[in-house]
Amino acid sequence: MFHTKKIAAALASVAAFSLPLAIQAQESKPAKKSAPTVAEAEKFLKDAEARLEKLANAAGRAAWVYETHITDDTEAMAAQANELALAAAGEIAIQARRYNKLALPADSKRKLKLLQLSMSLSNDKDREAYTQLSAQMNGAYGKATYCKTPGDDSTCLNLGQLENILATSRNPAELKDAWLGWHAQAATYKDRYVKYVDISNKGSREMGFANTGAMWRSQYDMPPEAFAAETERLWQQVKPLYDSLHQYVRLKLQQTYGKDEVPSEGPIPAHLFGNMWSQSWDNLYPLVKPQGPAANVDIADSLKQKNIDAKAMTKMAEGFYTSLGMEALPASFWQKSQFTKPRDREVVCHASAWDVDNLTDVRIKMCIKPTTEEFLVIHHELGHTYYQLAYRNQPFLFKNGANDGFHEAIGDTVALSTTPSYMHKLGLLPEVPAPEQDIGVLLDKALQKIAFLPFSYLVDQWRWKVYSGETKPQDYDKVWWELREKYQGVKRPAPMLANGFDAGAKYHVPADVPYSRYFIAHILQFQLHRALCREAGYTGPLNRCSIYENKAAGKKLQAMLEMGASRPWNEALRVATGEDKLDASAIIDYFAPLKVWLDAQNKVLMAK
Ligand code: X8Z
Ligand code: ZN
Repeated sequence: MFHTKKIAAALASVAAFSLPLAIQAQESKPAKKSAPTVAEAEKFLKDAEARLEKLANAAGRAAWVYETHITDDTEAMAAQANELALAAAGEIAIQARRYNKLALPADSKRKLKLLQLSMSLSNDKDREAYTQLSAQMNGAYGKATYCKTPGDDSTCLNLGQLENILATSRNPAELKDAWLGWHAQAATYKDRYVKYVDISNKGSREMGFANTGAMWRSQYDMPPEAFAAETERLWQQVKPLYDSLHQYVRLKLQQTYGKDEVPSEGPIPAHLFGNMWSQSWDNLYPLVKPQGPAANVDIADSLKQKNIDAKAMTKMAEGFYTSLGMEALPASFWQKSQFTKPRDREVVCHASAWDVDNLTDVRIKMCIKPTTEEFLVIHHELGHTYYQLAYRNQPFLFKNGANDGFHEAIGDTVALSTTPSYMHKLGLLPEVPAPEQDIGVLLDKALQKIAFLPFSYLVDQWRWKVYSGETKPQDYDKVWWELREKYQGVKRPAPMLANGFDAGAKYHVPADVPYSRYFIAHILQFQLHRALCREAGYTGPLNRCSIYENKAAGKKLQAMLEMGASRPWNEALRVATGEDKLDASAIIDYFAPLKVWLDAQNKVLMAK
């Protein structure tokens, strides 16, 4: 799978540019045995891959059963299977050090590095506690509800229902209640998270990393400090665009909710953005769309009218990929995936894509609703699936994205081609918006993509501080809100709870999925889109380009996908784009006309 099968993911994510100091120190100690040979190293790698693949597949199956049917038993079984995989991975990571100094073929050298980018928890009790806490937090998030009247089950709402309120209600009191209710429940697993962080750090330190955050930053074929600097560089490039959007949305929200709810300066209350985490604002489109006849970009009505159900929506998304020349999804995908929320049991609804046997047993797990947003998430998940299928012939350690941001970018890149004309062709939009309505279409995209940038940047700013110990448990919320105010310009709608855990109300925190990957992905997807459109011979404005049915673009993309994690990510980038570096100029170009429009609107609205 992609992100729950954490062991394999951590193992096979990407190579470090340089090995941590402790590993180098280890090498200089006198060796117990005589120096290893190249042949021994090759055999070690072969055995390690076979052993890890077997354990990863077993852990993946157990995790699938757990997340699609949460019970105490499936929780214990998932934790146990994960523990076995983690034990092997740790053992192998330590053993791998023995071969670090050998002159090996490039592939083997890379595999050796990848093996050492995971944690090693040699203490049995720690390992057991770690995998149990992990499973418990995942389940707790999946099962969580907010009950208006505590003890009365008929008043309980799950995350999906609360998200619907955030998306559709325009009643600030109702919005605030749903927002606060969801955030309050996260406090129930704060203690577990604190313990989990502690053990996780122990495991990372055993492998020579300063802490788990440092280990995460080491997965990008460059020194960890260079990665942090790279993300900051990209953020500075896109920040002016975010600022213009934030100001425009502030002024429009003031028109809806008044100046009492929406201040003229400083951060805006977080419950007003149409989304539980204010991470994507496209549900505000009806409130903020340009005046006059503005583009309609919402396909929800068509989906309902035409009875296009979850599976049919997924079929449509598959159709985009096959139009690029990619294979049809295997029959087992359709049999084994979870498309909708089962009525009779608890599940983890947060969307994910799984490669259960690391071959063709690929599945997605979603609780699909008939909305535009979810139609795009399906494309996102199938991006993971097509990546998994494309690299299935690579050796186990290379069955992964070029880096985790690449894995997150593929489906979104494809979804950038689901333009209004494409939606119209599929019968999902009654009409194609005229070119003079492009601003509306661009604004809708910016509400998804530009609004998301600071959020995706700050989640790991927070976690890096937590993992390094700079932020202590009693300051979790304080620092979380400092970051959210600083980067997103949003504030908590009410005073902080005494022992709250607001960061824990976001899936990726209790599930411990790194988040910088999404920031990278949001820059990268525009870069890939621009390159694939160029490959398709397209020369018009980027927002009107669709690579639908373009086999040349499909071939380029597929060539990159098939490489998996076998080479440093910049080489994969070069295959698809001819470019060497992450570059925010594509996202800036894409939205350039919108930036001009937003700044003009802001002037007019401010003068009112
Ligand atoms: O978690 C996801 C995917 C699964 S990898 C649905 N995303 C992030 C989120 O929901 O917060 C996609 C965009 C950001
Ligand atoms: Zn994803």
